[in-house]
Amino acid sequence: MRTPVSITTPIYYVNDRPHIGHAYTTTLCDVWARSQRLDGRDVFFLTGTDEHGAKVEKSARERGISPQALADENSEEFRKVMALFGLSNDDFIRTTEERHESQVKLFVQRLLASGDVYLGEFEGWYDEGQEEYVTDTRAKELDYKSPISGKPLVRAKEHNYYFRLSAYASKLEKFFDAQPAFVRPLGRFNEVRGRLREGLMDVPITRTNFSWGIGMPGAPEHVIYVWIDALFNYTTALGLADPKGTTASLRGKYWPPVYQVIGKEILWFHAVVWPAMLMALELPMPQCVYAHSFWISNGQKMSKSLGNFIDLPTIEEYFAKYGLDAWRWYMTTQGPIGTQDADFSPKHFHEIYTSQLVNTFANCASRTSSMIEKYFAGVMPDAETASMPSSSSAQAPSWSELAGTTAVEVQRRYANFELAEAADCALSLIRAVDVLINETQPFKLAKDPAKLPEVARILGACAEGVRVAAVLLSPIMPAKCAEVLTALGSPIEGEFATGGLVNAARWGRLTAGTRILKCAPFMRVDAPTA
Ligand code: ME8
Repeated sequence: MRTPVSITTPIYYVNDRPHIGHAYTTTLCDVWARSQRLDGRDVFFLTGTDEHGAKVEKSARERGISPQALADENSEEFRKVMALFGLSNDDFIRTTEERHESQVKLFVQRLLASGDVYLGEFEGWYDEGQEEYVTDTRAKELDYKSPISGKPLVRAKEHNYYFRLSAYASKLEKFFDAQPAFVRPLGRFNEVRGRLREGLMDVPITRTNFSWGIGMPGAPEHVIYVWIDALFNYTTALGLADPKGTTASLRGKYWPPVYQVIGKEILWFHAVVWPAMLMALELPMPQCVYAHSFWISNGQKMSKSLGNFIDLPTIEEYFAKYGLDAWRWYMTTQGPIGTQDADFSPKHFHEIYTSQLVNTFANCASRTSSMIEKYFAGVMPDAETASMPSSSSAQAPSWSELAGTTAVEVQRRYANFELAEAADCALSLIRAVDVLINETQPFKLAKDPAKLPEVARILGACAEGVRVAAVLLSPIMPAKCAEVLTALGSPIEGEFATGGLVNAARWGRLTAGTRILKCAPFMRVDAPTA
């Protein structure tokens, strides 16, 4: 029995409207979750909304509504977005839900009892926008300005409850040295590892300057700091504060997550504070915190003040013009998954759409299905003795070997969160089919009736190649691949759906005699004017 797996996104602030950044992280997680489900695994994919804190309280006051009303409204907006993007999350957690609040209190009580949380006084440099203290060294490095908002850091003093992060410094260093893939990409790992050497300060986990949050057990005038409250979502969704409860009995198996996917700006909380809290609670560590970089717009950081966020209405224009799966393809293959930010450009989107989806994927599916329609009345010819391009050397793999190694490689890339590489590897099968068509020219051979058996072998191989590629690409483009697979008489269902990715992609599953319909999954569209 293979172990269950899980993946998480950050939970998004309800004081902001959904935009490309939220859609991006959640789509990456969705692709991974779908790939693992297709591979026959038991998957739990978690996302949700972060609803407490001074910022929500302030936004609600400005609008003259209660923080809960604001949270309800905007959380619903995020939930709708998940549906719009075809995201397959298994749960959507809200930090204002009772199931979350009650468990956060239990976790904090446990930390109080173990001495990992204590009441103390603190004075230090505070980033008001981020609601975060920074060390004296870091404050100096930052020239006493917030790295996010650019506003001056302020000197603040508080009586608060603290988490004894300093006590975990050497444990964390040892953990990082033993687990060099704990933070990915490697550049981000090195960043955190470097900062750990500077030492760790205890972190305040409560505030007294606002009230919209979870009250500290036994001291309700203290409100649990929004970040601490939020991090717990990953465990409260699984019911882990109550190990004997129903939720934990059903979902406890999903802890720890394989990937906690986040943006680079919240790496410290996820790679240092959170692991230390898990150590204090004696819970197993996530396997990997994956911190991607940012989408930027025309070379500039997207920000509320610049108003250049690719927001939901803009994204909907892309859906209308190119379709949801083209959007998912662009997110997955061209996004800032490494340490570099990625510029979102309408022109680049259009180029990728045209070259990879229209001219490669759709053209190959369309040429193949039309020729089968034309020369074999839409019935799958025999692919058993399928031909390789004439230029292939004697050592070249057969189609079945090529499809087999491609499927194994694609599966490995998906599992390893190398999603763009998985996409490219799957698309390489389409490129191989194109080479076969271009070199053998079945449309010319078909003019000679004596050559029809050879045309049958060629087109049999083409159809099977397209089918295997569509199976492998379906986590990224679920609807379009389903369309192609249905046209090829091979939808992913029944045994195809349960036997694992490599099994579903096995060469020769598309049997002779299957009815093949013409399909053209992506159509050419006009280039953007700007
Ligand atoms: O930070 N490019 O929530 P948030 C790519 N509630 N991804 C981006 C992005 C961009 N330009 N902008 C945002 C919070 N993101 C906290 C998290 S978790 C316990 C609490 C994505 O609404 C990216 O994943 O500000 C980033 O980490 C997240 O949205 C921040 O969302």
